[in-house]
Amino acid sequence: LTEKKPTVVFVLGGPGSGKGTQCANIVQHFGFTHLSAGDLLRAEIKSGSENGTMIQNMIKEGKIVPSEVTIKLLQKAIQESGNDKFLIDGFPRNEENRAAFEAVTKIEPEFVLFFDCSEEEMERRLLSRNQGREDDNIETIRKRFKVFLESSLPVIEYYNSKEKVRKIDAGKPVEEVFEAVKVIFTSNSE
Ligand code: UP5
Ligand code: MG
Repeated sequence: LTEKKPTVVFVLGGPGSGKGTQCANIVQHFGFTHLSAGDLLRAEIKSGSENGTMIQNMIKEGKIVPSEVTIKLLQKAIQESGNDKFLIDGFPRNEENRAAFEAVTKIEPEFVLFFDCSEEEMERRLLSRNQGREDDNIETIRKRFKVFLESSLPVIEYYNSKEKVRKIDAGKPVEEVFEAVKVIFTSNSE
């Protein structure tokens, strides 16, 4: 059976860089389905699944949940969506995530959107978000920054070496960031 592989764009960037905000805009303009790995994991906690407590503890510590758990949730969401174009937001977060996703799904991203933002600005955004996220406290935020630098930036470097990274200055206001995002999606989608 030869089923056409879905189109995937990885949306990466530090905690609070604006991945979720911009993905919502991209969905409206370009017909992608938005899959936030973090949102899928938080839904898994809420559903009372057997992995819920483990996931909750890892998110509280800013640690990266085992690949198999996250990949299973992503695969299920892809299958259930009925779409063939996906923004995968906040994944892959380390080299192991990346390699496992590629091995299991055989999907390579079309490109990688990288929201580049200073820690100072990201911290300000996260501390004023007020959506009750258990990881939006200064202790966990510091841990998330550390994991991003040590584990997630190397993934972006990997894709940069393959010329797949589209870097965006994410420190600007939402509308300005989206203008830059639009240029990238317009020139990559034909
Ligand atoms: N905001 C957005 N853009 C702005 C702008 N341009 N100017 C001013 N304000 C802006 O934005 C954050 C806040 O900033 C919002 O209040 C927004 O209005 C404002 P948002 O769009 O939510 O940023 P985002 O990058 O999505 O931030 P988020 O906190 O979701 O990023 P994280 O990468 O930290 O969180 P995620 O949900 O992806 O992961 C959480 C945890 O889950 C991880 O730490 C990890 O423990 C776990 N996880 C895994 O283990 N594996 C995975 O694959 C994924 C997650
Ligand atoms: Mg998010």
